[in-house]
Amino acid sequence: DSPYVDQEGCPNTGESTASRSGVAVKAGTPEWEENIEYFIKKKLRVWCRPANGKWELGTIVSTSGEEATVSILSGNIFRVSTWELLPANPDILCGVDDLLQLSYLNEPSVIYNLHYRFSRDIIYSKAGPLLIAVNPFKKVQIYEDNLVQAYKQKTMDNPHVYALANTAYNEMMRDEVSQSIIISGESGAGKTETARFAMHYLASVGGGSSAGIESNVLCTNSILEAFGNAKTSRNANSSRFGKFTEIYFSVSGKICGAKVQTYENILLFVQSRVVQVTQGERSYHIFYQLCAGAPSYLREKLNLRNACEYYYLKQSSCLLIEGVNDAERFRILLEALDIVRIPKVYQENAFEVLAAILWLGNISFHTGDFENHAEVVVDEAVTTVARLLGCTTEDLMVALSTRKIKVGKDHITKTLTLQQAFDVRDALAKFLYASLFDWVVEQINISLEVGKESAGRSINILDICGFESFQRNSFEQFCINYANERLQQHFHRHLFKLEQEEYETDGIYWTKVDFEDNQDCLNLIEKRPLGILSLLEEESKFPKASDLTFSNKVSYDSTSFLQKNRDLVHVDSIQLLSSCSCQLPKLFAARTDDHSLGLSNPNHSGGGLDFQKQSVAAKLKGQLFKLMHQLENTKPHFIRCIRPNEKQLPCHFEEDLVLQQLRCCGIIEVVQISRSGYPSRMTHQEFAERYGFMLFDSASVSKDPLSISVALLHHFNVPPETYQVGYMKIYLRMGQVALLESRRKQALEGIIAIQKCYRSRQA
Ligand code: AD9
Ligand code: MG
Repeated sequence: DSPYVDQEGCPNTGESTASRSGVAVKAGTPEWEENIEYFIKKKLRVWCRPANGKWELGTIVSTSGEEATVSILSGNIFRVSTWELLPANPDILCGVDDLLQLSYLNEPSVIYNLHYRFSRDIIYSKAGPLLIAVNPFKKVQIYEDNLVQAYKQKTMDNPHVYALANTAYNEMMRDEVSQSIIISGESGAGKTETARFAMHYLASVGGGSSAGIESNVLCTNSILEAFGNAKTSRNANSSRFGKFTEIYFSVSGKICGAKVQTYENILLFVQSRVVQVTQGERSYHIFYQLCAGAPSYLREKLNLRNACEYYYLKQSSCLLIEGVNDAERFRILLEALDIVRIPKVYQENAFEVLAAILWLGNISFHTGDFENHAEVVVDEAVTTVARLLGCTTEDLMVALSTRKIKVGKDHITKTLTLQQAFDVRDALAKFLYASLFDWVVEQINISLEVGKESAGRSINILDICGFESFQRNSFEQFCINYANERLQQHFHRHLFKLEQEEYETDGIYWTKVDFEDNQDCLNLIEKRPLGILSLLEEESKFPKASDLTFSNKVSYDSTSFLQKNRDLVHVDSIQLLSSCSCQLPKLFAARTDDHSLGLSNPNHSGGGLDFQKQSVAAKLKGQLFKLMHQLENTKPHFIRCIRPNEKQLPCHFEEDLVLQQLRCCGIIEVVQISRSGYPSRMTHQEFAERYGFMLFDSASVSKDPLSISVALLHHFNVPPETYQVGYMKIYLRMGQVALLESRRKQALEGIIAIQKCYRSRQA
């Protein structure tokens, strides 16, 4: 038989453990060519890629030179280059829980394994430390309450978001360190659903506090989704904001408060979704819910119509979502607002702002006596907006059709063109909505305020828009993708860099695995003075700059980059809001006080004073640095969500689409590192403190922690290939900690039994 057979009966390359994982058995390598003979002899299965480009399972019939004849499962025979052959795993490894267990780790084997599980409704798999979740696009019976209990009691421990949440919870309790669950993936991959299940699990295990805070935490999801989610072409419930939820726990492990941070409400702002909706998509859910579900007294108060009567909503010819009852959702929203204890008056204030935004979109302009000077058409729309905001119709009309500019020491009033007037109207609508969203988040945080009993420990859940790549990628995609590059680096840092660096500095043997770092890409965006962000800042401040001058410096589809980055709303609009008698508009205007007023681009809008906040990209960068800092102080747990098909259909697994997503986050490299690495590690001090008592050896008291660690390993006959002893730490292979922990539990039970026996004798 082959000289290359390892203990599993699978040929290997005879290389070091680090590369014996199967990745090393690459097509075209001398090792693989030798092994081909073995595969023929043993009739072992291989992957072959005939001309159609799809990997097929088969067995090699014969080889001649660089060509092989392969019989695939369907019975067809192909001649392929030996370069198009890869080893396949034995039947016994079909559908394994963890890709780590595969003897041959190559792309077709990984895809086959995930597909095999997916077609049996097993949507979760592990790739070493990473949890993979493939969106089933249908209800699967794996989230029932009895399963929460099963994962809690560890009677079930197959890959599941519950199992991951349970690990995070246990590690927080055991190590007294905050944890983070970082969920990433493309739009529609299932991040928000996964985050919801994780929260549901944590609320179950950490619930039961007297304040019932856990149900408030769950309620925040439906509120934020109403205001921040919308139907897009990729997802009927697409989150248009990123969310970082910190759930705080007491010393006894009960939830005692929470805090929500949202990202890209900046994006809400630049994203014109409130005022401009693409065909087939919708604006934010809340507008349709309000129109469909408001009770009659509220309809009357807000002069509310059906969604189809509002310009902002009807322009995309898409008002309904299949299978979603907006009126029912509104009822659920009202319940959630009550549970979170947002006072009724505040709720109605918020609905007034929403109705004002809808009616703003119906305000129209005509050209007056002077050519191209906009005048507001006096109709129901403008009077309703004025009433809802609490200002006079005249003031509103002036703010929408003119603007004050400073000439020397004097202010003069200039009339706007039609286009400028529409821009001012839309900017006001977007400002109101973005401010309202911020306000809702604040209200939620007030209600979830972390209680006194907090131990300062939290489990944080991050759900943030994944990478986006469309035919045309604009500023929104730039912001989203930039955020993802940062997260991807955190992932890299955590899994690859830190791992390898730590092994090296602690002096243990380790074969280096190369991986693609994205630092170059981040430098391109962030580095001063020529990174995209710096250029964008510079151009956005420069009055004569245009998208073209920016684009001449950076290759990107830069249409509207500058305007979107400036994020402007007219000073005249802000002044109008500050004079309003209604609570919220006044409040929103007051918040702009601490921002500076900048001089706007004269080519943009009316030409004159604009209220200019920190630019969008600068704000995003600041937020991302803060987020990274928060994440770095916690133990991360990563979930990668995968979208199995473009059409959001159940039971459809498009292998190429999945592969592209797996490649994007380097899944195979993750498994390769984990398999050859030592996922568990403790300092000698920690190790000795936790397990040292089991030596029952008084001599150990005087020993240093390193010696105790080594003595422990010998005492328990831990196989030498499953650990390494570094200068500072002890490194253990997968599964070893579980074995030590069970020994420890046994030992503790033994001690308790002895103590009981001793006490009863004394008594
Ligand atoms: V976006 O970046 O916010 O556009 P997400 O958040 O990744 O996106 P989401 O969680 O909203 O995707 O999932 C999309 C849809 O897939 C959901 O509305 C569900 O219909 C479906 N889904 C996702 N995960 C599950 C699941 N575990 N079980 C059943 C699921 N259906
Ligand atoms: Mg989402």
